[in-house]
Amino acid sequence: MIKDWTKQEILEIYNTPLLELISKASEIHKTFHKIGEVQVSSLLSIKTGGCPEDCGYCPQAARYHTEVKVHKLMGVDEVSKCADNAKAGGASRMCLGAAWREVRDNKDFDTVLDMVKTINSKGLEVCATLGMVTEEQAKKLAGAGLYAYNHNIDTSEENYDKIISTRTFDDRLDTIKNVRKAGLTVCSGGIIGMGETAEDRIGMLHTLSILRPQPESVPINALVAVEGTPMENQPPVPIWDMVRMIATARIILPKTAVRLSAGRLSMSMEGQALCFLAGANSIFAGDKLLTTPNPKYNEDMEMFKILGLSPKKAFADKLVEEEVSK
Ligand code: SAM
Ligand code: DTB
Ligand code: SF4
Repeated sequence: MIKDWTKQEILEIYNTPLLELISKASEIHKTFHKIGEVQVSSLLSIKTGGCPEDCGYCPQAARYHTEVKVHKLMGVDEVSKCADNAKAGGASRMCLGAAWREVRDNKDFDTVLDMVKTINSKGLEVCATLGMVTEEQAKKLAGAGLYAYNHNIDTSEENYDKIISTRTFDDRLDTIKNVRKAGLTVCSGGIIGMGETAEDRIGMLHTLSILRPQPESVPINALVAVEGTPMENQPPVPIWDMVRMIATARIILPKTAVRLSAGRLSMSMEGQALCFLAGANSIFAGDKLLTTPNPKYNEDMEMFKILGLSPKKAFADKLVEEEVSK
C-alpha cells in the first residue's frame, strides 16, 4: 500500500540533511527499481509555437517575443523518420509535443492518431503532450496505441495563477483524470526555478503523491530561462535543489519513474550522477527538447558509460505486469 503523505511530512523529507536524504532515497530506489537502469525518451515538437496560452515559462506562447519560429503540424512521414532515428539511438519511448491549449476534433488530431499508430508499430512506447484532452479524445489516443500522456501540473495549486492565467489548476487535474479513465499511463510533474517557495515545491509533490494510482512517470524540470519570456531573468536552479526534489519524489512516489528532465545542459555530469543516485531513472535524450537545446547524444552515452547506466527496454513494465497476472 502506498502511504498518504502529509505536506508537513514531505517538507521534513525535503529538508533532511542532504547526504542522509540521498541515502534514504537510494534505499527506496533499490527496493523498487533496478539500479543503473534509465528510461530514455526522445522528444519531438510536432507543432511548434503560436500557442494561445500564457504559461510564464514557455517560449512557445504566441504573446511572448522569443526566437521560436511557428511551425504547423508535421507530417506522418517526417515523424516516422524521426522515430527511426530515436530508436537507432537507443530510445525506448518517443514523446510528441504540440503547442496547443487543447486537442480539437479535427484533421490535425487524426494526423496525430496516425503518428501514434506508426511509431507504436516500430516497437517504441509513444507518449504525447498535446494540452487538455477530453475522455473521448484520450480513448481515441489509447485506441491508436498511445502508452502515456504527459500533462504537467507545473507548480503548487497556490502558485498556479502566478504562472498561468489562461487555465486553472483544476483544468489540469481534470485532464489527468480523463487520461486515467481512458486507461493510459500518466506522466505528470513540474518545473522548479520559477521563483516558487519550498512550500510550493512541496505542494506540487503532495498533489502528485495523492493521485491514485500515482503517476507512472514524474518529470522534474529545471526552468530553461528563455529570452523574451517573463521568466528570462530567473537565476539558475542550484543543483542541490534538483537533488532534493528528485530524492523527495523518489521517497513519496516509490514506484514512479522520476525523470531528470529539462535543464540538464546546465548541470555537470557529477550533478546528474547525484540525481541518479537520489532516484532519477529517466531522461530525455537527443540534442533538442522541444525548442531548447539538450546535451548531445554522444555526451549522454559517454555519461552512461562512466556512470554504468543502461537504457531500459520498451514495454518492460507491461511485460512484468503480464507475467504477474498470468
Ligand atoms: N502545450 C502542452 C501543455 O502545456 O500541456 C504540451 C507542451 S508543454 C511545452 C509541456 C511542458 O513543458 C510544460 O507543462 C512545462 O512543464 C514544460 N516546459 C515548457 N517550457 C519550459 C521551460 N522553459 N523550462 C522547463 N520546462 C518547460
Ligand atoms: C516535460 O516535463 N518536459 C518536456 C516534456 N515534458 C514535454 C518539455 C521541456 C521543454 C523545455 C523547453 C523547450 O524546449 O521548449
Ligand atoms: Fe502552450 Fe504548453 Fe507552452 Fe503553455 S506550456 S504556452 S500550453 S505550449
